[in-house]
Amino acid sequence: MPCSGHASAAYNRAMAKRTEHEHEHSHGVMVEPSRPEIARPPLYSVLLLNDDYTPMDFVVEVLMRFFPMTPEKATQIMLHVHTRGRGVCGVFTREVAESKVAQVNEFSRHHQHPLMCTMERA
Ligand code: TYC
Repeated sequence: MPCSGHASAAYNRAMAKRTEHEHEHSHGVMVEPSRPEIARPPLYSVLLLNDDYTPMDFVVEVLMRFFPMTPEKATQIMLHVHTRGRGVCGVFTREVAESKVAQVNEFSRHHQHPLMCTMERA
């Protein structure tokens, strides 16, 4: 109720007409509840680059391990990279894309393969 402390009949009628999403902040002033826009985060494509040395089987294994997909899909992407030079493994937020790139490159170096994974704005 307004600051005076007791409710008039008129005030009570006005209160009864309020809709659920109208709120009051201590002085009888009506405000709409804020509904902040949540911006969609920028997305990044994670890419594999072709090279002449990494075995095809290893590339397929990498795709299945780090970008969960069927052997058929992994083979399709590997062949795309092999013939076109580069290809998209997936699209992620920046932090997830950075993590995928780091894990793939670490895994490839660990196995002494020159396979390169990188990212770019989608
Ligand atoms: N070009 C490689 C070969 O002939 C295969 C390959 C495919 C390598 C995709 C990297 O991202 C790659 N063995």
